[in-house]
Amino acid sequence: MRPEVVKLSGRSALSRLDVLVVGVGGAGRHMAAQMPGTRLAVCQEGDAGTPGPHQIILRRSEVAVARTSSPTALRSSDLPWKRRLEEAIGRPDLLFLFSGLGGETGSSLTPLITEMAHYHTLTFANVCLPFSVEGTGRRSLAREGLERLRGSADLLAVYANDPLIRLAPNLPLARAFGVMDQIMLSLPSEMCSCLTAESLPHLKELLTHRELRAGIGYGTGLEKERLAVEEALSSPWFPSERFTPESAFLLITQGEVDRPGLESCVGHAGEVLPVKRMMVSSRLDPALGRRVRASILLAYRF
Ligand SMILES: Nc1nc2c(ncn2[C@@H]2O[C@H](COP(=O)(O)OP(=O)(O)OP(=O)(O)O)[C@@H](O)[C@H]2O)c(=O)[nH]1
Ligand SMILES: [Mg+2]
Repeated sequence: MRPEVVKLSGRSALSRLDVLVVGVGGAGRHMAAQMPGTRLAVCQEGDAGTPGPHQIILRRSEVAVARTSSPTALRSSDLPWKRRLEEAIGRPDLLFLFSGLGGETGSSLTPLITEMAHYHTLTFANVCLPFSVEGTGRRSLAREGLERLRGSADLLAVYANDPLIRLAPNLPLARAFGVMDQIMLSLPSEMCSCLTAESLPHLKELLTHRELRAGIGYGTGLEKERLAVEEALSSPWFPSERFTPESAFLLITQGEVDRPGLESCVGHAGEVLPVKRMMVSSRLDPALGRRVRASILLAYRF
């Protein structure tokens, strides 16, 4: 059966969203710095470049408190660093968080920020999981952080680092992190340029409280729409076919206005995606020329 398609309307001046991008920990700070819009970095001292107005720098002991206290205890405690954090975050409509789980800061503060903000803001956490070679300590911190995020982030996209080794076996670690940054930033930065206030309730309804996995594909030539969707669906971040996604978000980027091409992309995704509902948005990026890009988020309950 074909999915019900929810088309998101285009961007209008009336419906501008108040978006804040927060990078947590060393990796998160690095990722967020490459996003468009208003940004904030939350880091431990020593990890944070030059202090500035858009940084919250925490002491080691403060990060330890964030890691070891229960969400209830933290919510009711009046700690000066927590107040600074709350003030800096404010009440945006949409909060993108970026973090590499496995370190102390990202694994503890990313869940804490979603726990604090989700009462008044739609929180969208984008996290990567450490390479297996980074060791069991990092893996266990990452697991702890992910578990807390599952309970507190409205939207949660998870990218394991290990599949990168299969895609590019000889990549040095520093380059691999750079590639991961680009993969993780792609969908959120596209979303920033096409989401409207009207689209938030749909995002909430279709994608919250599930785990999101992403795929991105390009197509060119006569069957570019089909090729783009198929490349996106071959992403190593989707789980095996044993798991069935519940809903999907398809973002189509074209180099030039092409309505039939758009319809064909949506039609093909509808044929191959085993979901009940699919949210669709589109945008133009002249840099693509005659190519088309399909970015797909699939929502799972594991
Ligand atoms: N995508 C990406 N991941 C990174 C990068 N640097 C590190 N990582 C990954 O992110 C995990 C967390 O590292 P950091 O961000 O340095 O940790 P942190 O949150 O700053 O935590 P502490 O330094 O322990 O306070 C690592 O285990 C790596 O898997 C990066 O530049 N990009
Ligand atoms: Mg660090």
